[in-house]
Amino acid sequence: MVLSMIRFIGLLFEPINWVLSLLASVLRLGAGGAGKPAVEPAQPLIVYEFEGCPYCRVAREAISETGVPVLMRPCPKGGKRFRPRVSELGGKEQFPYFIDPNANISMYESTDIARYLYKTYGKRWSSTMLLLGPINGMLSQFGVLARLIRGTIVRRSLSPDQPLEFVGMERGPLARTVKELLCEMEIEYYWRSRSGDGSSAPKLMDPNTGRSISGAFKIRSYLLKTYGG
Ligand SMILES: N[C@@H](CCC(=O)N[C@@H](CS)C(=O)NCC(=O)O)C(=O)O
Repeated sequence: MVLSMIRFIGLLFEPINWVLSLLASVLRLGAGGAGKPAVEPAQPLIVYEFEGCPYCRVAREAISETGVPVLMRPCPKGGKRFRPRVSELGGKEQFPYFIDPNANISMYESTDIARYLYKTYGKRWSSTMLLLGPINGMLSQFGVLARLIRGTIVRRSLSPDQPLEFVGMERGPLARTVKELLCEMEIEYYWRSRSGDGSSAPKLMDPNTGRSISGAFKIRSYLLKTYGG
């Protein structure tokens, strides 16, 4: 009864959540669409990051626009699953932290990561947002403000044995609500902005249960039901 009430109240707030997520995409001037890489990496790239970080967003937009597959290791504040690994690997707890196992390269700076991705895997050498320099950083801060603190602070969860798979582009307002939850729950997932059939609609595949789910709201309910702590 209490759970149904909470779910019902959550549903009432859902339109506000979606409008604020749309606002975040508008404030980023629509950056972070879905792409197809010019070069397919042999092994997936790895990114340690969190959704509520404006610098991480710059890196995620490049991942989304180039369309490269990436293993996302969410590091929300207070997270214990992946966060501590970053200082072990790179020497400091700073996000985003990026690894390309194909080239034996790792780096911290968001704009360096974005430039590297366009140059190595993209069909173009940069994005308009990157060319805006400091204005890019400022707009990214606004994008984060629009989402309040979603995708920033850890919440209790169970850890799946195998990483999940998620399709959805960075600028997608609905896809963002899923990535924020995956982040808060510290759930590791392979992320691709566009699937093989060209669709960029939010879709989750869970190899642990064999489930494949479309639609942001359904995916979030599934994640909370299956891995909520
Ligand atoms: N110059 C760096 C700045 C990165 C940065 O300051 N990231 C913040 C998060 S938004 C951070 O790592 N803070 C430490 C923490 O979250 O523990 C970049 O552009 O990537």
